[in-house]
Amino acid sequence: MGGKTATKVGQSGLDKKTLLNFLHQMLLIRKFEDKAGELYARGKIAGFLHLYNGEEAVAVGAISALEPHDLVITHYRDHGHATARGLDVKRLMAELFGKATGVSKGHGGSMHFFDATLGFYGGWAIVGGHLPLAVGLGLASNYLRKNQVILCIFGDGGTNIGYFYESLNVAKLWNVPVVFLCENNLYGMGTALHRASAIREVYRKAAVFDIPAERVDGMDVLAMREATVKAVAHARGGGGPYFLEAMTYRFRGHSMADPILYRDKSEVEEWKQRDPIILFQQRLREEGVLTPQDLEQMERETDELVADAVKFAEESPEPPLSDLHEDIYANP
Ligand SMILES: Cc1ncc(C[n+]2csc(CCOP(=O)(O)OP(=O)(O)O)c2C)c(N)n1
Ligand SMILES: [Mg+2]
Repeated sequence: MGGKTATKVGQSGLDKKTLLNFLHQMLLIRKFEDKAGELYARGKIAGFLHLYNGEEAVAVGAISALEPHDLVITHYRDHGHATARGLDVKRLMAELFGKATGVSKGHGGSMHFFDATLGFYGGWAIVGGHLPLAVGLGLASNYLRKNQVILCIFGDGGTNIGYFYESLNVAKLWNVPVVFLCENNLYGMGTALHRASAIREVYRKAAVFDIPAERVDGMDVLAMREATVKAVAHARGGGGPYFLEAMTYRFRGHSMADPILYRDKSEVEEWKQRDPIILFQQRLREEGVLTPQDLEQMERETDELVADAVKFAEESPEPPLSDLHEDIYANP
């Protein structure tokens, strides 16, 4: 566990509306994921499905630190990141259903959410494979003087692959404005971090390239925001890449096909004591920002958003057969 924690809610400098919006987003992500899991079990959603339960504070806190013209690029566990970036949950659910109204026209599914109009550059399935792309986006930002910061999100498992080291090296060499954000949830599929990585403090890997790095409490949405605000300012100010390691935990399996035999139930229960949504609710209540009525209303609103998303997905058309050869590299 560990990582830097945030100041009190009242000292965060954020207004009530923003704070409540963080809670709203985290709740929406959690409910979306629970519903997606349920629909997968009922055979409505096919293919792979990697849920984000437990990690919501990372996406919401970090992405809140970006400007609209900045870019996000992420790995396959992408539902929370897309939602936090403002993609419409109706079109996200439709994508899970493989429908034509999905954010990737139903051609991508869970791992390939994408919306360039909102600066959301995917959803990538090859572990570590999008890190060089992030560096390329950063190079373009510098070259074209776009002043964009690229937030590149990946898992702890992704830091053990060659792309990771190549990308950090070139990012520093070319001084690109990329914030590397590692979601350290302690496992890559069924393999514990300490069985795959020579060091457990992932942020230290950035030191090899002289990239400033820190560890953050990924169960604390305000800590995530504070750390990312600092990292983004560094990158935007011409300081080059920055590295954040968010200490977090996934409450569910790696994917829906995971029987979860590699970790103790007690470990899961221990982390659930630090549920980012419950912790944040408590803090907001204690500091008088959230009333029980606010919470009730928020629960209702987010339930409705997810129910509407399912209805939209159910009622949307399949992609037409004529689309079969669209958006693929092969030339049939
Ligand atoms: C290059 C490559 N190797 C193996 C896989 C299979 N694979 C899919 S997810 C995963 C684990 C990645 O774990 P991590 O980066 O920690 O992300 P998390 O799932 O924990 O969010 C692996 C090995 C893959 N997709 N790509
Ligand atoms: Mg992991």
